[in-house]
Amino acid sequence: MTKTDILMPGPMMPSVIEALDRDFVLHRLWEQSDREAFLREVGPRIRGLAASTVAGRTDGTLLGHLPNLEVIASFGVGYDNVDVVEAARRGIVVTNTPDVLNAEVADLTIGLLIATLRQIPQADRYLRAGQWLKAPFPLSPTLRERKVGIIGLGRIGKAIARRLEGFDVSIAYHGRTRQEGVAYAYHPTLKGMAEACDVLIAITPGGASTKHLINAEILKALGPNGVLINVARGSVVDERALIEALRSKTILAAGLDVFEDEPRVPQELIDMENVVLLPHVASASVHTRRAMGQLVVDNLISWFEGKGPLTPVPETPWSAVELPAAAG
Ligand code: A2R
Repeated sequence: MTKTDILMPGPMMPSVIEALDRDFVLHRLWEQSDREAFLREVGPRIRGLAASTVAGRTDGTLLGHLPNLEVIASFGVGYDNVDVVEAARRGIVVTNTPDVLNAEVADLTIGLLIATLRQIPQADRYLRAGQWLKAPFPLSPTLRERKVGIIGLGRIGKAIARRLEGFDVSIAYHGRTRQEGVAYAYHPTLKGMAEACDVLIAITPGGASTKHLINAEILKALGPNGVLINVARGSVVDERALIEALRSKTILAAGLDVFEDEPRVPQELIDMENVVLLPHVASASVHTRRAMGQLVVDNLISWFEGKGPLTPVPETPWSAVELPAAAG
């Protein structure tokens, strides 16, 4: 039996490449010197695509070269690297890798929150610089008696909230809809939650609907004792407004795992002492990245065995195809 052709635009983990090499004919776009010529030749044969943020956006330009593409398996729970509207218009199913990273991202979020408040990286730098020999490290802010507002109480947001319960802090959330059966305080407006809380944790999807959700007005509402933790997407925060708020002490501090133009981080943030900066590592453990990679592979295998996608994104045509059957 002939194997199905799969395109990988940018390099993914060796375990994913090995698994796809076993079951499919895997085409490595990033290794091609003449990308256009390669796509012209191989493009019409491609039926599946394994996407990651490394190679940039999977958009109409790339899809235009792939007239027989059926499925895009994207690495990561966020899929703002894929133009899902354009994919849906072309009848292409898109899958992501939800759930398998919830605990890892939630753990890192708690770590980043405490690191930011208790200034753990700053204290480490202080010791290494020999400063402790001269004087004790200055007293830090605290998590004690804080009110934490979670922006996006989804799968990961709930895992963060469950962990926070162990820290004796008050927990609130904001999203577009109030959730049934959730005991945390709901704030229909983000500004209202920012005014009521002194920690904001962003864990929404990226993309147009959440772009600059956290802007100068929200940061002002959060106030001078306020701390922002962003483990969502860089686009969710107006980075210029955040830099200004940190510089002018409009807010106290920030812990950031994501940035607007990764991997470039504004020098102003790098030079600041009241921020903890991470290179987008929330899900980046060997264990969890392996599970995410396996889900990319499993989605492609399931699709080409005729069993449908395992984890289609909500915008994908698959749900629409399923609806009439479900109704019947
Ligand atoms: O708005 P709702 O009620 O649908 O709640 C969702 C919330 N959300 C928003 N909140 C405020 N304004 C918006 N424009 C907005 N859009 C979505 O984000 C929901 O509570 C949450 C997303 O939850 P899940 O879909 O379960 O995503 P998961 O697996 O927790 O991952 C969240 C994101 C990824 O998309 C990556 O960007 C990042 O975490 O790693």
